[in-house]
Amino acid sequence: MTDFFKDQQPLRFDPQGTDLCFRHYNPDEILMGKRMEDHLRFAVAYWHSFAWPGGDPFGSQTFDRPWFGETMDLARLKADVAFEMFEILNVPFFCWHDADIRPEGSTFAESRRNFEEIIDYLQGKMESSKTRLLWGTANMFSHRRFMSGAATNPDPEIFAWSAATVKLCLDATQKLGGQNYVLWGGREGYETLLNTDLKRERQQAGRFLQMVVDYKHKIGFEGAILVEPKPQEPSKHQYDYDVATVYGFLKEFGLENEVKMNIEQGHAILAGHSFEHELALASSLGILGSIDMNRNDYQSGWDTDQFPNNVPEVALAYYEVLKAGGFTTGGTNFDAKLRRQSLDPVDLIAAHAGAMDICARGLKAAASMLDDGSLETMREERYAGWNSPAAVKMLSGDLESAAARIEDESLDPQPRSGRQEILENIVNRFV
Ligand code: XUL
Ligand code: CO
Repeated sequence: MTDFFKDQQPLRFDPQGTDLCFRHYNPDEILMGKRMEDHLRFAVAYWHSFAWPGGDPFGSQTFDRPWFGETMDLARLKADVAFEMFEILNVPFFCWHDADIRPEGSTFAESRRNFEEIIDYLQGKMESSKTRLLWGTANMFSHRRFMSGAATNPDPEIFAWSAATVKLCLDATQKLGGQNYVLWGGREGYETLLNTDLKRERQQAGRFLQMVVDYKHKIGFEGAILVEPKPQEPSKHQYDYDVATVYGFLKEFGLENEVKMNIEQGHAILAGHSFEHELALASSLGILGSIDMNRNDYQSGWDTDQFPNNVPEVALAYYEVLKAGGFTTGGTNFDAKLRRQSLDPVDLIAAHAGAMDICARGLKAAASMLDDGSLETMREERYAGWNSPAAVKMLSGDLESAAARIEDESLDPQPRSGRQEILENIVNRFV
């Protein structure tokens, strides 16, 4: 045991509790025939919780963690503390980038050895823990070698470096029984078209993803490969802009049945969408994989990665997840940072506990909305005309036969209310 969280005991579920506890997240509560824990599948993000020093563009480190530093002993201490927090939160999953868990070596081989040693250490820790790996990923955006991209870099040697990095991370994800592997194109974009061959860079990205998918099949990795869209930041323009853009990209490279999405609420907002829009679109395309449940501050235009704190928003997101049939390999990852003034160990626990409670409330509201059924009934009523034989026939016919219906059948369609306020009032009964 480390003494980082002092004598903090695992959090209890206590709906009336006033201390640090879960008031809504009850893992064993059954909703729609499934345990709450199995619906939500929470994951802690290693990077923000244990590797991020609290910097912002105007100031550097604010957190003073005993494991900060680039040695293997400190990397093991970080893992010890992480698993202590997983136990306090009773959280079923965690996620990492290679750079979060191991010190960077002076060569690729040294970084690889550090990484493999820590993966073995994590594997040992997982033997006495319930916490599984939701996904692994590679950090191909922080080190200066990736400043002009990873797979999309103008330098083919960086493409090779990226291949070596993803191969290593995918092998390790498989070794730890990870359920997904995520690719977020951190610097796969551009700053200025004046120095960028956009066509070539997109081809490189497509070929790289094909290689990753081929390798997944070669090693028999059973998890899902997920791409995480984001429109800008750190690049001015990112190639994986949003779900629609990535779907077009997957179709172009013949990967639409191989790759799904990890959708982050904050990224959806940056792209000018709502989270539920991105979820509904991915679901309709059959590519909804997993979610990063963290949002931005609506007054600042950047990715502030805050823990969820708004039940109605979260409810509408889980409504889409439940309608899509729920998560299979995916889950709810908190890709979320503490605020940089939240220095104390207890802040880390409180942030996750609060987020888990908010999500539990959102999930319960979403399940009640589905159970009530009025929203879906009203949606079906709105499209009921399309069930008529004439409408079904029209869709399989041609433009001329559709056009002929107007005069042949003397059609005189009348506008009908979209009933938005009534629908919003229904939602308001549950959130
Ligand atoms: C960055 C982001 C990443 C990915 C994993 O905005 O969301 O943390 O989730 O690389
Ligand atoms: Co993310």
